[in-house]
Amino acid sequence: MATQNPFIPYIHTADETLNPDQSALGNYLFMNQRRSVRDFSDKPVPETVIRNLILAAGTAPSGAHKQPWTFCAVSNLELKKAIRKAAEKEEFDNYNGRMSEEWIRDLAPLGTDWKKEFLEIAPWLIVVFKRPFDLRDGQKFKNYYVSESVGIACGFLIQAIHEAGLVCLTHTPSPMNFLHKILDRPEEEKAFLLIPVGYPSPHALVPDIKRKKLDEIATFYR
Ligand code: IYR
Repeated sequence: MATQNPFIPYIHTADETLNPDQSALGNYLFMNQRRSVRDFSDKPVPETVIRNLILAAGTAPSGAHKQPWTFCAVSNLELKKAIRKAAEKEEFDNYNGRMSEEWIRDLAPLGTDWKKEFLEIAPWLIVVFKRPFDLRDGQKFKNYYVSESVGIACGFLIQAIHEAGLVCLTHTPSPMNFLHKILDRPEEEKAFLLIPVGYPSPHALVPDIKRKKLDEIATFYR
């Protein structure tokens, strides 16, 4: 193999004691209990937990291993309030004319509206930024498959949040360039997802939605 970098032996952590049959089924059953939650408790979550969740997200594969992501973890109440205010301003316009009638109809079963109190109540907001390029010493370095990479990292993050017994919401206020301003991010970053993280409120309700069956999402070519 043509490479300038040293290679090291792959450590296969899933040894013979792990049974793929059982693990795959167990993981599916566990992940099938994950729900997007909008009713958060204000119960604090230690920063150490958030740090480890972000470390897990950062293990995602990325184009040319460029790791084109930045995770901003916000627990500061003033910043959370500013984010809520700006998000609600955009969402008010979205729900009052910017979204199509079809879109509003599609959202009706989820019971969403322009009010986003969870942005203040959840103990942490993880704002994920993508980095289409890196800037070092005024020079631009291109990143590859940026949305794919950051999307996968967010998937890892959401799984880690569920594994930790916490809940989250993949929130996409639109447009979300206000996050760039409020968090004073460098010019090369673009807001990608806003993920409130915390414990569910004891009274949290979630919509009674169903997941597609396997034969609706997969085709096997044997
Ligand atoms: N961004 C809006 C609307 C919204 C859009 C989709 I697609 C959703 O799955 C949920 C909501 C909001 O956050 O309310």
